[in-house]
Amino acid sequence: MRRSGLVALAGRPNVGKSTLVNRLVGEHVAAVSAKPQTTRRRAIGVVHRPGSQLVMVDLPGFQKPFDRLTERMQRSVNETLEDADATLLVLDARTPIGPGDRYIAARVLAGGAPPCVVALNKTDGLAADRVVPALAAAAALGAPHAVHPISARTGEGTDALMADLLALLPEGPAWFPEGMTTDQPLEQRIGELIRERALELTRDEVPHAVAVLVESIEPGHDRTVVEAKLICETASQKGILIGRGGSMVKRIGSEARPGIEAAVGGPVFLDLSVKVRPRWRRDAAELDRLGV
Ligand SMILES: Nc1nc2c(ncn2[C@@H]2O[C@H](COP(=O)(O)OP(=O)(O)OP(=O)(O)O)[C@@H](O)[C@H]2O)c(=O)[nH]1
Ligand SMILES: [Mg+2]
Repeated sequence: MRRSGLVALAGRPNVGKSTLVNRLVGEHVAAVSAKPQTTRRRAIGVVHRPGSQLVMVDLPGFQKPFDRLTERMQRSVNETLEDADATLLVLDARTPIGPGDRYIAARVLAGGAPPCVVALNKTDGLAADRVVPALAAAAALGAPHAVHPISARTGEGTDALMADLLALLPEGPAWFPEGMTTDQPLEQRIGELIRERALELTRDEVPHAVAVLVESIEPGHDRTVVEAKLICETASQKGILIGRGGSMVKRIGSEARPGIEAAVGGPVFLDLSVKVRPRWRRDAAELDRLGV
């Protein structure tokens, strides 16, 4: 019997949703960083297993919208939750369950909602006397189909989680061809790889003010030339992103390049520059341009 279906990820920002998608897909398809609000738009990660195909929809963390950007992020979450065959609620075992988790749980565990599996993430290195009460608290959030202690970082517990999710999928044909792991066009994957490095290497307000625009991808005879811009909102952010003598933008580029070369399938020359677009997060036309 063939099974296929859509599993939507829900959870507070920073609990490890995108890390889990990458782990289950077995490839880097979603940006991950230590900063909350890393994921800005819905992206698909396809998990191929013998006889079944699980389409994971990585979503921005659930939050109260506070500007146009977060409003759009939240809208994509709501739309996806309505279409899913199952939801995967991700919790962080290292922080107590809070109002944010309860708010999301009320939504995904409501009567009539698709079945919900809970993943209690980041259990790596945690003593059992911290994991056990966290599991009980997770189960008490509602009536989830199952609760799994896992580590998206090490992969511990993810096979059992996967088996549970696959069993919830309806019978049906594969949606994506074998070998296809994401629906994101190459520009978007490259943009996310660059943004991920920029988020990890900067702090304070800079990570939230950064967007990436991939302007061109030109295949050459010995390497592909990628032209991209780091977009920020103020001149001082621009200074930080460029760094002393261009050191920061150079570092972002060189750390992003291996991932870009893997996505492109060959050597890449990355032409990366920094540009100011004041208030892009509040500007609908700018968000359209950036594909958010
Ligand atoms: N120790 C540990 N850290 C993890 C684990 N999973 C994720 N992390 C870390 O948690 C941070 C957030 O991970 P993300 O995958 O970006 O989290 P997210 O839920 O997608 O966050 P948003 O996109 O902002 O909503 C990163 O620094 C990850 O390396 C885990 O199993 N164990
Ligand atoms: Mg994410």
